[in-house]
Amino acid sequence: MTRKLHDILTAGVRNPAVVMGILNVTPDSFSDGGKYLDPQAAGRQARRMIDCGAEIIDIGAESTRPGADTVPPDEQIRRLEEIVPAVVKTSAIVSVDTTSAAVADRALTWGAKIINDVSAGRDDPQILTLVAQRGAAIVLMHMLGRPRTMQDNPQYTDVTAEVKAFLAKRISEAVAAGVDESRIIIDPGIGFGKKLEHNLALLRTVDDLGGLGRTILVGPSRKRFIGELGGAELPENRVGGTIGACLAARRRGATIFRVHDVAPAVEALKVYDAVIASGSEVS
Ligand code: HH2
Repeated sequence: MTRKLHDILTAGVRNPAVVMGILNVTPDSFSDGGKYLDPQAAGRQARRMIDCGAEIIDIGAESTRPGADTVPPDEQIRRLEEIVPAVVKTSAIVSVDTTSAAVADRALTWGAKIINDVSAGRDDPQILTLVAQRGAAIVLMHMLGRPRTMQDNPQYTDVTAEVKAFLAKRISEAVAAGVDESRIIIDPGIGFGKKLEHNLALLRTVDDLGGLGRTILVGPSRKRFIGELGGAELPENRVGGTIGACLAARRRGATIFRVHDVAPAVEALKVYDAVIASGSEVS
């Protein structure tokens, strides 16, 4: 079952969790770089994720891993131009992971419904106006620093308060640019300028961000802090830890879960939601 984006964004946290499957059409993403550069392979992976229950497919053509180089808009468009229209034809909602207004413009023209901007509209402020004009949705994510240097000893006094203040400001900017508030999704940016303790604090306090009144997305999938906790060196061996992080965030009110391993995430969230829902039925 795939719900409409409007229903997902207005349903609130009591409705079933939403899984966003990750599709990186890049040569250098930290865990799946190079696997889906070929549009045929990318299409097969999108189909597999949708069959496993992903309601949103997030397609990215630029890695944001620590140390990554930026990819010019033309090259992002070249990597996306076959796969985005192909996934738009499926039942899934298409999101495009970019900080460039030129790339976002093309993606929305092809039929994408969400722009996932890890810079929260700071890299290319035109992206906010564009999203507003097209009536699209946008993910505004917190990041401290830039991908190239963001993991060089990030420091916070109160990470939750600082991320919340940042997101509140970015929401105001987006609304000032004309973005419909109900179409704004916020994300604490797990792993983006964060040490282990910061990631844990943010997952534990997702409900504080709930005070901003927006749908909350989290993206802990296969990230380094999971390796630090669970010991798995290879990102693809961090599935169990990813699920643990998703359930912790679900407990605190997250709605959308951006993951590489869709099937286990969908199953875990379904069981988790069923357990919670059963509490209101059993006397
Ligand atoms: N994480 C990554 C990329 N985009 N977008 C949002 N909203 N939230 C995230 O946590 C997030 C994101 C990094 O993961 P991945 O796409 O797997 O790797 P890479 O950036 O190397 O392509």
